[in-house]
Amino acid sequence: MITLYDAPRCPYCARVRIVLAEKQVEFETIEVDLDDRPAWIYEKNSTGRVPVVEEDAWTLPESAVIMEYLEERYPEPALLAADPADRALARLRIFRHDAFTTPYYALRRGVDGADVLFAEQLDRLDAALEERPWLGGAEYGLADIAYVPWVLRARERMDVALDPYPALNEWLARLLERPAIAEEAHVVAAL
Ligand SMILES: N[C@@H](CCC(=O)N[C@@H](CS)C(=O)NCC(=O)O)C(=O)O
Repeated sequence: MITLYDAPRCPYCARVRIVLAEKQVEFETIEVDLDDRPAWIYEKNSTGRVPVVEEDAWTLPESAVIMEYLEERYPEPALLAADPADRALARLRIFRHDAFTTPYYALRRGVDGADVLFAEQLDRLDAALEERPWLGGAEYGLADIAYVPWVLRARERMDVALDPYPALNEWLARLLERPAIAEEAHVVAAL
């Protein structure tokens, strides 16, 4: 049985929750208080951060790595496309995710000008989704899961309106039809 060291408010943990839900993998959760992190979390992850997954005393941190691990460990349903170019696109988007989160966290801290920089990032996603239906190209998968936790939190908790980004808005509506994403929306609503 997989154990997920988790925090409901953490969007990186949300990535892992969503992948586990999509693959219908049974797991147990140990909630870590991010405001008062237990010392033992450093034994699971030297950075002290969540998420961490654990299986038979083997531990793995870093949400992007965990997502790929779960994809290999539980291949069905596939969350990376069969097409190598789309697989590469998904990985590229995940690799460049910091460009999206840097202005997101700046906005959350109230840094001057962060709203403009975050809007630029939303524009980029919107433009990508105008061309292809999903962030990984033709199919839903890990790239969408990698971004949606922040988009949900921006909309629900930071009052970022998505109306100016029609393709992004429509993408989110399609995602929310999936039980795994709808469940995460409930987690965000309860924060
Ligand atoms: N690169 C890590 C980032 C994880 C991360 O930043 N987690 C946050 C919660 S959202 C955390 O544990 N923060 C505690 C801290 O930085 O002290 C990943 O992708 O898993």
